[in-house]
Amino acid sequence: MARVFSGIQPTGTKHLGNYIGAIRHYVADQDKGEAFYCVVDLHAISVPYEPAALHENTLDTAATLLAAGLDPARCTLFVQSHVAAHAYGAWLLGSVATMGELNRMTQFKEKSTGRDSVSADLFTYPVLQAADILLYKADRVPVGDDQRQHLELARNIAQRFNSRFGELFPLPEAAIPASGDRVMDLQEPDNKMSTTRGTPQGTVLVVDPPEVVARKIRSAVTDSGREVRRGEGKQGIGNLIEILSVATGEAPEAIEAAYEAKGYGDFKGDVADAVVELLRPIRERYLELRADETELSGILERGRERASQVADATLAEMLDAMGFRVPPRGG
Ligand code: AQP
Repeated sequence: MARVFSGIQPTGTKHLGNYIGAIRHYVADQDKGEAFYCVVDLHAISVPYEPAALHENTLDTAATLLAAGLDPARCTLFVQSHVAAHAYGAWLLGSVATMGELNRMTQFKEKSTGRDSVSADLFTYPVLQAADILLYKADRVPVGDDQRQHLELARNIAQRFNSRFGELFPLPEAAIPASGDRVMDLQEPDNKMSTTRGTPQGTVLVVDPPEVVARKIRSAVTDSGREVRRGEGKQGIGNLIEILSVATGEAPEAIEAAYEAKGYGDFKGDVADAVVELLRPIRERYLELRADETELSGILERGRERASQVADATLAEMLDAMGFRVPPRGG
């Protein structure tokens, strides 16, 4: 059976870009094979973070995924730090990853620029990401466009491991959506919507109250023209067209035609209404899940058990292939 894997950082409640670019595809991909979704809290410590908030943020992210439609009966949802094989596997794969390829990662360059101190974890982040994916022998990895380069690296690492130590890993394919792969910041439409680098007003959170969602969309930066269409110099309007297209299922061309005789005001009002309705049920379910931790903790515990079974078995195969002879537990 095909395996699906994806990871998401515990930056608390996620934004509309995460939802459109990744989370809604996690939901659809639950039925494309055995699916594993991981809240990657070990990745979160690669940049400065607040230890007191890490656990709550992890639960917020897990609750957001469930509220968006992940069904624990159809997928495994778990927390990365609960499965020790991820960190162990990353160390092993670090022996076949090279400094040269890690040096070429654009996300490392973007995230390290302007910082006084950059952690070694930020540099080796893609190796841990490769371990996340390969421990589940995943074939399909639903991600946004910003993860394309990291996925290519994971494939190269898998290929090199296979040729040096014997065929173990299938080569994972990035499943990047045809539309909505890069949702832009509403205030700075040349930059992607982002938790760490976006503007607060330009970033719609999945669980923002409806009035906040509507206000952020209505105040989105556009251009001085009047035409609702995509194109050169129209990044702001183009971004809103893509968002409306995902929210309503209408093709961008049909949206452009429908608004030919209308101005930006009407258009933004309709985008705001559509996004409010898209996110309303997710927010409601999220608030329920966060009101009582019992259900959420149970789901993550069952997720840890299933993920550990698979990851521990792959880790044992990796160790064996690499020449280690680790005595069995209690032996
Ligand atoms: N703006 C975006 N448009 C489409 N997809 C996006 N993704 C992220 N931003 C956009 C996709 O969401 C998934 C989870 O991302 P993540 O939580 O691991 O963190 P990230 O990619 O680093 O996203 P953030 O929240 O925007 O964080 P920073 O500020 O660190 O960049 C991934 O599949 C990603 O492609």
